[in-house]
Amino acid sequence: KNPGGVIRCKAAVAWGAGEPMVIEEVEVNPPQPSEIRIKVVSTSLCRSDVTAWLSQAQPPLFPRIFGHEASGIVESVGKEVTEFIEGDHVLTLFIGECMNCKQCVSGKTNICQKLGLEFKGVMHSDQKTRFFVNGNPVYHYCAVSSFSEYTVVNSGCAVKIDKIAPLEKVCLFSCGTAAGFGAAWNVADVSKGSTVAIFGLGTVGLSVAQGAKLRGASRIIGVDINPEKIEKAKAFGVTDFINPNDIDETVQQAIKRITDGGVDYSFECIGDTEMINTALNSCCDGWGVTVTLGVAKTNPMVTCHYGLFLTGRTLKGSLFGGWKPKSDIPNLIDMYLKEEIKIDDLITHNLPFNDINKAFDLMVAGKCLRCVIHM
Ligand code: COD
Ligand code: ZN
Repeated sequence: KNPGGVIRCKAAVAWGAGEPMVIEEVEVNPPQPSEIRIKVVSTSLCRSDVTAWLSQAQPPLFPRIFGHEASGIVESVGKEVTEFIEGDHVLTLFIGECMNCKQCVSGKTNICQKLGLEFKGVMHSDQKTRFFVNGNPVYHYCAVSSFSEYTVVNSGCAVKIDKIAPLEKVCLFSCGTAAGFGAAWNVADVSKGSTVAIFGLGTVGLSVAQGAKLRGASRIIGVDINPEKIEKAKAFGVTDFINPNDIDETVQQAIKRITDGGVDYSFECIGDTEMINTALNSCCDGWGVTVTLGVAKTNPMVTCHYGLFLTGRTLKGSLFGGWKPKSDIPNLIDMYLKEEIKIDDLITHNLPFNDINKAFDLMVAGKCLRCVIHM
């Protein structure tokens, strides 16, 4: 530990697209005035880390430190930061909340103008990195980069949480679980007795199911090509399972048939933009709502027939389940501590930091929900 100075520590550095991470000694700069430096405690692997790691997007942002679903302890704070002190327990946020911009004060959205998704691999404040390996900069991911023993984030990109909350578990609220739960809870605002279809039963899809179930949905149809997903899905509230490879009709036909014309709400949790079309077609005329949560794995363009909208459907986008992270995440943690929401069953693997590549392998192979990496 070295408050105010450079910290040398271990980080998992990805040197190229799809190349295994290498645990390197990195230098972590001190936090700038509006930033905090965090000792990462636990960090889970999310599909979007894998998507970005495999991406052939140009220009390539390597070497890079991935990871954005994390819990940790504040190690030091920049001189303008009043919200945090050393020792605070925090979750990192891949979309921050500055609390001052037009969008933050609107009360209508969780998408901050200043601290939105960071795509360029640098920090929001000065477009530079805080990590160096052998004197050369290492790119960030989503301005979080939690696959490092220490990381620096904007103070708007972390939220203080109750010290009672188990850091080795609640890191899941930092992205996938909150994103899925909120998509059902806030974005769709699922109503009692309604019908729901969820495309993709990973951590995000199962968290949608949990949210929909708590809202009293009467039927929750889960769609996944991996038959191993059924068991867990039932435990999270999925009532009907459709494997597209096992049916003689299209998925939308099957869903329309069993729900008398389509579901009230459908959710795209695969990251496949073509599936948005299927999800819209699986909704009912008149009021059907499709919510997108996925980060597109390949083609980001959405194509669908305008007639779907003419007959009253709505397509809604969402990021982080519509939660305003600073105000809403502590409440979610509270619900977890009161056992109103469950996340423990989403953790299928716990791995030491040195085994981080195993987490990537498991997710690519579809063999895990969340792998939590313990630093
Ligand atoms: N048909 C049916 N199911 C499929 C298909 C298909 N063609 N392809 C894949 N699936 C299934 C897989 O078998 C798997 O069970 C599921 O879809 C996807 O789950 P995971 O475990 O790979 O991924 P998740 O749940 O961690 O996340 C998936 C998202 C695509 C939603 C991902 O983009 C995401 O994490 N988004 C939400 C969080 C967020 O907002 N991130 C933004 C910045 S990080
Ligand atoms: Zn994520």
